[in-house]
Amino acid sequence: MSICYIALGSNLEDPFAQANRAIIALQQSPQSKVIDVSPFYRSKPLGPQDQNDYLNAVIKIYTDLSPIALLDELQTIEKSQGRIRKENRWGARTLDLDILLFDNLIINSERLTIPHYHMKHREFVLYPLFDIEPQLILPDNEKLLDLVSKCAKNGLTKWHE
Ligand code: ROI
Repeated sequence: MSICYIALGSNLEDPFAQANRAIIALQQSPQSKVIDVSPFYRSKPLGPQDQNDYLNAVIKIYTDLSPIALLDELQTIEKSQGRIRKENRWGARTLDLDILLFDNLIINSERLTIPHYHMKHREFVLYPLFDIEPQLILPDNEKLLDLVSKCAKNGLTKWHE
């Protein structure tokens, strides 16, 4: 059994509904168990500004899947919710599910970078992660508290629906 943290992001087609649907899909996964879900946040888009604000959250799961098998499962959920993976790397999306941390593993493969690249500088990842795991220490021994303390909120607020 591994502990994993997943970042959720959505800024298209009713983000609140997208987020809830994705959490239900994860809860129905036979090899994983949802342990905690952070509050939902509203964040300013990183990247082009001519897109909607994002709903962001972090989900903690226990899983018996390998990192790659979990990635496959997350991408299946993304696809089932209308995600089209194309070259719009910085553009709007219906649903993004990214593995942030997987136990204390460090993985740099073609498909997976864990810890998730840039997570240390993204307010919409650090603050919700801190809500559910304030004592967390990253695989490189950095304290989440220190990262949050250094990270501007950049207009991050709670999502009101
Ligand atoms: N910006 C915000 N605020 N939240 C995201 O989840 C997010 N995801 C992305 C890009 C397009 C980089 N910008 C984002 O993939």
